Amino acid sequence: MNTQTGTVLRVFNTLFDVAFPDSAHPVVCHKKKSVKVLFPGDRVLVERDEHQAQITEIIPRKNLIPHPRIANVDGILYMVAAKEPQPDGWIIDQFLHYWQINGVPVTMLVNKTDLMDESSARLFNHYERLDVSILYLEALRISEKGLLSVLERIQNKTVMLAGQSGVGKSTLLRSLVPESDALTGYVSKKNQRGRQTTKQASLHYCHQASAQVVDTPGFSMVDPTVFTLQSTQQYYYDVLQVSGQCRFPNCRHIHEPDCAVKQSLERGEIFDFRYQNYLKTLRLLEKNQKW
Ligand SMILES: Nc1nc2c(ncn2[C@@H]2O[C@H](COP(=O)(O)OP(=O)(O)OP(=O)(O)O)[C@@H](O)[C@H]2O)c(=O)[nH]1
Ligand SMILES: [Mg+2]
Ligand SMILES: [Zn+2]
Repeated sequence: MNTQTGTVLRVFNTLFDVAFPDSAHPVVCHKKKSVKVLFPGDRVLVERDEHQAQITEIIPRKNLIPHPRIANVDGILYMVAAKEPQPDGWIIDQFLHYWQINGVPVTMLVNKTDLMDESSARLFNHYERLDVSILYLEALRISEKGLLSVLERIQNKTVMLAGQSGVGKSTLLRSLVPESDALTGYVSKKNQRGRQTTKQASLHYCHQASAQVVDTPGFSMVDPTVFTLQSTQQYYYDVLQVSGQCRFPNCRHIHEPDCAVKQSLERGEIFDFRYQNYLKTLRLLEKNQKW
């Protein structure tokens, strides 16, 4: 019996696919009763012989992303589509706000550039001006340059591919990890929603970048109960830039007189959709009694 360190790729109820540096294929492992719940990305100690492999210990985690639960994540590739599904500033803001709270750096991957129209281009341009890091690509017919820009970004990291269903996460994964068996689906023309082709988070090793990539099932909602007044003020920094100049120190920038934020908005110095999303977030906080 020898002990080795491995990484959990996939979880199947009581069984775990674990990758080891010395084997080309993952090994199916059990776990000791004393070992708590495991997630993809977990680094584990495994006792192995020719008959069985048993996880005996979890190596302390660097972090645990709450939804979907992935351990030891260095960065998030947040994929959105130029169309099908239509990009939505409110959904984008909720995702970026959510991950800002988790403190994990995000790169926005704008996929399906072949379907880009003016209104989508304008929306992404707004995020560029807010200093969100963005890469544009066409995952379905990816160019060498497009692939290289993603590989460069994920070099030596564990990254999670996340975003709404149907944006093209698994399609990109197949270029990053050609031997992966990721299923890809279609987006219904009628409601522009994907069908959630990927059902479970799974980790894949990308040899070209010595990176680990987690493909996740699409989701379009984050848990809004994690938002706080402080996180909202940090995330909507562009809206609140001039808030120090409002007449009232506790101004909420809604209907108060001499509000510098509203004046700035009227002069067109703040994006209207960002101001609206800030207000919507305040309403969420109110509903969740966080404010
Ligand atoms: N036009 C166009 N279609 C694309 C592109 N990339 C992916 N698609 C299509 O988008 C559809 C959904 O792709 P998937 O890769 O399954 O999407 P996903 O994000 O993994 O979806 P879930 O697993 O449901 O979360 C498929 O029909 C792809 O062929 C692209 O660059 N351009
Ligand atoms: Mg998928
Ligand atoms: Zn104000």
